[in-house]
Amino acid sequence: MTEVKNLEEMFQAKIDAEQKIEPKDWMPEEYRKNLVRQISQHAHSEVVGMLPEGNWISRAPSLRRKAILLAKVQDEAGHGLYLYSACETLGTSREKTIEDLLSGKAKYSSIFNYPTITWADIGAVGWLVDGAAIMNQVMLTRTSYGPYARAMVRICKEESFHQRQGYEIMSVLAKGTKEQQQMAQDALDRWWWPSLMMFGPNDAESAHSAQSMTWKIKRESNDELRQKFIDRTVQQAEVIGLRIPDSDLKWNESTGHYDFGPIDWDEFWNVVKGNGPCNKARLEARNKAHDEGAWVREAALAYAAKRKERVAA
Ligand code: BYC
Repeated sequence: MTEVKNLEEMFQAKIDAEQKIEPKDWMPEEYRKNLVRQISQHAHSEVVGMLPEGNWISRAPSLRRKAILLAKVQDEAGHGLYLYSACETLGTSREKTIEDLLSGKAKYSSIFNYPTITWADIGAVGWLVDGAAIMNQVMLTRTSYGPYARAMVRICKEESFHQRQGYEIMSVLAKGTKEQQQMAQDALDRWWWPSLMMFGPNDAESAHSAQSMTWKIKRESNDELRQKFIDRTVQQAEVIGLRIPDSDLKWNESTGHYDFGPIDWDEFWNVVKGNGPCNKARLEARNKAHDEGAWVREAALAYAAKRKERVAA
């Protein structure tokens, strides 16, 4: 017992001294579990996040737009792979992690259960969803677990390109015809509140935050990051002449931040529990892709086994 206590004290001292925890280091079982939970949810979000945007690859309005969107969606697949690998360094099996997604047991970000109805939605996803993702992920480049922190450095670089491409789509539409302007405003109206929900429940309701902050897995709270995102995005909307759909939104001179209206947490939890507009379709699409990819997995395993035989001979 005393030995574990000493190990825990040494572990916390290392974190307090801003040293990274690496896969072979001793760590409390709860630290490992919490990381597996967060990193696997994050990986699943990247993978499911390809679906709403993939929906528009064949319908992008020009060859240039199509090439950019294709590259972005491929980046998300890469992020999923880095994160599944980071998760494996904690002793999990990739097969089991993916099985939990396919069976509906695992969580992924609520935002990907909303539909992308028009081309402007692709702009709104890049601008708002990737924008919210970077706001949260920049802090994760300094997370205490080495493999997660290193994966996040590259992911953040790519996410900032994604955010810029989304904002550029929105600014072109906002400068376009009346119909294009309306399309951009409509997309902002539909994606604004779900984007704020991406940061997770209010701090008082956040089950994991306190412990995750002590272990420096998280470095800023859900509410702090949400506020930073709002402050930054309101100004970006103003520049391109779009209106944030919140009648309570108001600059507060004394706090130096925007005040904003209430978030519909019932909607959030309903989506998290599987009842959002697209939860069912997303899981069906992932299961279909997994089934159709069975031959690729079989071929890769057969190739690896043959190679091993040849090396051994
Ligand atoms: N959706 O105690 P809390 C992307 C859950 S992908 C669903 O505050 P935590 C991109 C939470 O899991 C962006 N569930 O949790 C990809 C917990 O449930 P469990 C994804 C949510 O972990 C493609 C419960 O609520 N980013 O960038 O301290 C295209 C209580 O919450 C959500 C990441 O995953 C949600 N929005 O804080 C474009 C970043 N929020 O596990 C873009 C990594 C909360 O107890 N993750 N829940 O059953 C994190 O930073 C943290 O996990 C969160 C939540 C800030 C999200």
